[in-house]
Formats: sequence, structure tokens, C-alpha cells
Amino acid sequence: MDGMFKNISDVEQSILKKISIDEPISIEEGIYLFEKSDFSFCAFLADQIRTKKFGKKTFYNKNTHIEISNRCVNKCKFCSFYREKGMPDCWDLDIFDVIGILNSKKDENLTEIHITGGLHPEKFTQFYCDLFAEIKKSFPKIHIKAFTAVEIEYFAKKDKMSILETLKVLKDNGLNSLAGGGAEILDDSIRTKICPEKTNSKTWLNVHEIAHSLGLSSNCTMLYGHIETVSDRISHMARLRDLQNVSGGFNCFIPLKYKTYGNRLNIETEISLLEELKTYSIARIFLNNIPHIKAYWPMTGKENAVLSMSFGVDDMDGTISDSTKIYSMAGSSEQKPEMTEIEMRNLIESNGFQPVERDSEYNEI
Ligand code: V47
Repeated sequence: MDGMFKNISDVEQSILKKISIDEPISIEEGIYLFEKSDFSFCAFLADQIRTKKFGKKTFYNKNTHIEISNRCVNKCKFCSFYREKGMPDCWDLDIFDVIGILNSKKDENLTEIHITGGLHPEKFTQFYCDLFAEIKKSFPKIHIKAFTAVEIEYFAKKDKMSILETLKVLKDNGLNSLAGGGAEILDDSIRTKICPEKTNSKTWLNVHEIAHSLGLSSNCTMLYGHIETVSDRISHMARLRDLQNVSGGFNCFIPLKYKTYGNRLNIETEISLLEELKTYSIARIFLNNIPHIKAYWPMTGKENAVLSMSFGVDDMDGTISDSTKIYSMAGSSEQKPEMTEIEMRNLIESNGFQPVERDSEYNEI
């Protein structure tokens, strides 16, 4: 690979060498890529790694989201989704509603249901156990990916249980894996400014470690493009990479670009597409032990998600079926996020990649 580059720095030489033997690059090298390396160098390396791992394959699944309620006690400053009880656009689904929604999508042959919501002050772990059990009664084969580490910590505190007990009881009732949200930036000085009430960094990581020890896999995210620096992004990824070395249960990493509309963070402009693509590339380079990098198209928009496949991304998440409001409420261009399977496949093919349907553990279907 290094014969292809002329006039690259010693640091870039070292990065190339490490990549060629699948060794992790250092934190300093990660920061260097953001600050000093050009866009095409990062893109080229990320594409090389992606191609070595998956060739031209791009993964997707057939899924839907259930956002049970947008009531939330945390009120994070970047969040456009939460509402108070009684507000006109506040919702609160019960088990009957959820089963009704899933029944209405029976023909879509969904393999995964992604369940999240806010931190609901009046609901307890038992409600979610009953919900999972009821879903599995009607849809025994569906994979339930549910809740972020933040929700798990909240349920545990409310029910005076340990994290381990909480995860065990949810797993016994049908939980198959954890969603990756709530990570934001794993640095408590930043969390204090953007989400002061939220689970701290150590606990977020600990919940995932315990989940992995129980055989529950999970995803991990990074909310970026707000007040963090590029070195905060790299430190965040380093914490994820370190945990993955210990517990090994992360399936994919999802960079989530901060959307400015309808929240209290008071940042006016979003970061550029160029920076977004560079961040995907550097994530692919830095996170050598996390198998997949996902572009979450309801947040990025379909076109940018397709573009990101040339910058290290190999996973597009799902068909979604117009079921998530987190990003439409934050101002995403995707105001009605849904794709038929044919549309998804055409989209992936439009950038010269090969669409591959996967299940929630990335087995090819
Ligand atoms: O934790 C909230 C982010 C996350 C905004 O695990 C925002 O497969 C940008 O984690 N601008 C929730 N981002 C969504 C999430 C997720 C999505 C898709 C797939 C998976 C998975 C996980 O959304 C939150 C936060 O980081 N978020 N508000 C905003 N204004």
C-alpha cells in the first residue's frame, strides 16, 4: 500500500504500516489524521480496510423501530425528541399498541425490532419484560434490540436492582441485544455541558461490558459535531476500542452527526459533509477491532449514506418502515424515513456496491 503514496509524513508512514498488519493506530496518530492528513488519504485507507474485510458487500436488515414514549426525565440539551406529559406531541404506547403496530407490518417479514424511548418516570422493568414476552409470543423469531445503556441504568435504579440483574431479567423475557445510543461523547466534562443528567461515561461502558458478559451483543455510537474537539472524538473511540478488547461484544459503530433543529444546545450550523465523511473514514481506520461501521440513513439522509460507503461504511441499518422520529424532530432531511427492500438494494447498487441482507448479528440471509 505504501508504494502508492509519495510525500507522506513519517506519522502517515507509521499509520500505513500498522494498517497493513492490522495493528491499532495510536491516539496521537488518530488525532493527526483529523488535523493534518488530507481527506483523500483518510478515504483511501478506510476504503482499503473496508474492501479487505467485506469486498463490495454493504449490509442492511429489515427492521422497524418502536419509540414507546417520548417522555423523558433527562432533558438532554441536544435532544429534540423529549416532551412533557400532556403536551400535544407527547406519546405513550402500551403493549397493545405495540403489538398492533407489529401486526400491521406482518407482510414486511421483519427480522428485527429496535425498541427505545425516553426515561419514562412511571414505567418499571416489569412493563418492558411483559412487552418483550408479548412480542415474542406473536413473533417468536424476531430479534429484539432494545434500550441504550442509559435506559438500563435508569430501570435498575428505579427497581433497586443491579445492572446485572436488570439485564438478566430483560434477557430472560426476550431481549436479544442492546442499542448503541446514549454514548454521546464518553467524557464527563463534555457530558456535564450537553447532557448533565445522563449516565456517566464509566457506567455507560460498564453496562455494555456486563451485557457482553451475558452473551448480549450491542452497538456503540458517537454524537459528534457539537462542542467536542477532534481529540475528544479519538478519546471516545479509544474507550470503545479498549472495551472491545476486553469484552468483544460490539457489532458496529455508528457516528451520529449532531442535528441543530429543535433543541437547546444553541449551535447554529451543522458540520460539513466533508467532515462527516472524514469522520467515517477515521472511525474505520481507528476502530480496527469493531467489525462494522454503520451509516444511519434517517440521520445522514439517503444520498449521504450511499456516499459514505466509499469512506469505510459497510452497513446501512434497515428499512425502518417510517417508525423513528428522533431525527425528523431534529431537522433531518428524511422526514418520513422508510425504504422498501428494493429501494434499499437499488440505492446500494447505485454506488457500485453489493447489497447483502443480514440478520441482527450480521449473519447473511
Ligand atoms: O443517543 C439525539 C442521538 C441517539 C440528536 O444501535 C442526536 O443500531 C444528532 O443511538 N442530533 C439515539 N443526534 C439513536 C441511536 C441509534 C440510532 C440508530 C441505530 C442505533 C443502533 C442507535 O441519537 C442518542 C443521541 O446520541 N441524538 N438527538 C440530535 N439532535
